[in-house]
Amino acid sequence: MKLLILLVIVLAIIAIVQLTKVYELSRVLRKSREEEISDADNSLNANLMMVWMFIFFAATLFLYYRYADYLPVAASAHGAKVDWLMSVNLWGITIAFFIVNFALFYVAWKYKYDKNRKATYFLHDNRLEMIWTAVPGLSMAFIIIFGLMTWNDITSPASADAIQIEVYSEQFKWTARYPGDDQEFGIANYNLIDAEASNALGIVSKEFIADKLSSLDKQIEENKAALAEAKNSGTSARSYLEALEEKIYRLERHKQRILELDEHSIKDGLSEWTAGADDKIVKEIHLPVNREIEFVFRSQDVIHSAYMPHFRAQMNAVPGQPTRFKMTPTITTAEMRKLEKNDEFNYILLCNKVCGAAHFNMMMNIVVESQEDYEKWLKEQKTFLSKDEKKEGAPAGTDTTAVAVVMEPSK
Ligand SMILES: [Cu+2]
Repeated sequence: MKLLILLVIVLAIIAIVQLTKVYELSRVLRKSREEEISDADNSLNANLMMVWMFIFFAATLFLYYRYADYLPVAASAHGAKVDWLMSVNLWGITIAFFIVNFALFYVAWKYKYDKNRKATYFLHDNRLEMIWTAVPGLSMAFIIIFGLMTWNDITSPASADAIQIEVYSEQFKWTARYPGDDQEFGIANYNLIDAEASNALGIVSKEFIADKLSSLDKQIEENKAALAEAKNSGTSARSYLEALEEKIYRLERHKQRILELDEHSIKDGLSEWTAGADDKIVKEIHLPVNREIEFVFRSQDVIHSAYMPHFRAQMNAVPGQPTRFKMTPTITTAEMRKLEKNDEFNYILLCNKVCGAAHFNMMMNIVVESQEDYEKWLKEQKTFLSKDEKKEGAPAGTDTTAVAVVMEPSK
């Protein structure tokens, strides 16, 4: 099949070359020269220019019409400003686009070749230079200053009574954390990150440090026993013994790092180390409507980008560097469902930075509801390391040293 297509293409090229040759030969017979183009040809080309201009403009307008509403109305207070900024820019670009392209096509049509016309020749014109420097310069300055003002307004610090929510990203999922009744996030440390359910965020608590240490001790003992047995049998390969020694070394180093953490905690009087106990870790974000929210973004592995299209909000999540974004949701999920005439509508948080193989799958639902519903929901969420939860979801012996992540403790 491919061969057939190739054959058709080759034959077509040969045919065109042959036809051109025939045309050129006929020109010799007609005694006309190549650079002599008839007025009819020139007119046809000029008119086709205009026809093409109309097709081009119509296609542009169609695309504007077709894709103008790719997102519903902005569901956040600052979202209206973002949309306004976008509209102003788009209007400016659109007007410039039509003026410039009309001039381009119109001049080509109006000044089609005329052997009686002579071109004007001039070297320099100050007025022209002024105009084509000042007009784009002022337009650019307006766009940049207006954009910067909007950006500064949106990214100014959150007010003190904003609800804080931590959004934690890793390949390939989101986790959210609410600070609990004390309104303070427990600090996190990568040495304490443990398998999924128990401590995915590495929250530091006295209890978890003890747990983690005993789990590490157990692993060290198991590996030491395996090593002793392997040495006694005398038949094990050297590489196997070395692998076991390496593993014990890594486990002991991990333990050492946690012990150092503990020393610091004693020095620091333990206050901030207990803040994590009542934190709530959730798989769906709930927000009360018309309240200011401050998101704190963290990442475990690579740079992700938290994107909430309906709120016109986006912020990178960077490993080792918490980032922030504040916003006030203004339309509840229920209201938006009515507006969109879609009972299944949900606000979403997406990853907007290609972060790996399952990047496309990084999504979390966001529910905007009344203050009462929000409080009710929050009350139902279990606190971090509440006794029963911890016991069921802490698979012992998970080798977390393999999770090589860099993350500073953050408040
Ligand atoms: Cu991602």
